[in-house]
Order: sequence, then structure tokens, then C-alpha cells
Amino acid sequence: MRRTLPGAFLLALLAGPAFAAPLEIASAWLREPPPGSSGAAIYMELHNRGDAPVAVVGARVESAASAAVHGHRHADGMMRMYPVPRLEIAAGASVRLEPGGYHLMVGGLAAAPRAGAVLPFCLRLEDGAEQCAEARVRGIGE
Ligand SMILES: [Cu+2]
Repeated sequence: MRRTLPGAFLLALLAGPAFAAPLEIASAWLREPPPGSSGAAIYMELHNRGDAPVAVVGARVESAASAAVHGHRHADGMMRMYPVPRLEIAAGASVRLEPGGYHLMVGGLAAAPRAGAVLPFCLRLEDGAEQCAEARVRGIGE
């Protein structure tokens, strides 16, 4: 039997998205959705550890129908959400997704995530790579 594993392993290492994507996702969390709601907003910190800009151009949550980056802006005394099709993080910079600002809007969750659980998600980057992480579900008063 030929031993092909080391070669394949090396190839996987070279082709792995970790090499192409210097983006680090930290402290991801979401609030437990209220009963009857199938939507949620995921917050997180994005750190670009690389020496070139990185842009988030999409997202996916396996158990949800939709996931997209949104922003918030004040208009006529109201907070309105708007889609952010491309969120760029400059080289060496960080961007916070936090309540009242950017968030990852999740819609059509198959099952409502409960406090203490984690919700896996992936961000799609402009170069085609994906960066995945888990968001921790916080309770209502947490
Ligand atoms: Cu939103």
C-alpha cells in the first residue's frame, strides 16, 4: 500500500483557508431570541492580523435560512438597519460588531438557540476563503 497521507496532508495545509485568511473572530455572542422569534443578531470582534485589508462579503449559519452583515443608523429619530455587502477591515485593524452598530443578522433559524449553547457560523471573505467560529448564546439578562 502506498503511503500518500503525508503528501495529501501537506497539500491540505498549503491550501487551507487559515493561510489565506488572517482574520481572527473573537468573543462572538448572541442574545437568546425571545419565544416565537426565529431571528437573532450575532456580535463579535474581527481582528485583521495580516498586512493587507480583508473584506467580509457574506456569511452562513448552517441551521438558518439567511445570514448577512447589517449596520445601524439613526434616521428620523429611529434606528434603522441596512445591509453591509462588504465590510472591510484594514491591515492590522479591528472592527467590532456590537449592539447599536454592525451585527450579523440571522434569519429563519431552524431551532431557537438557548442560553448556554453555541451557534456555529462562517464568514465569507472576498478572496473566497471562509472563517468560521462559534457564537455563545447569552440569556436575556446576561
Ligand atoms: Cu439587522
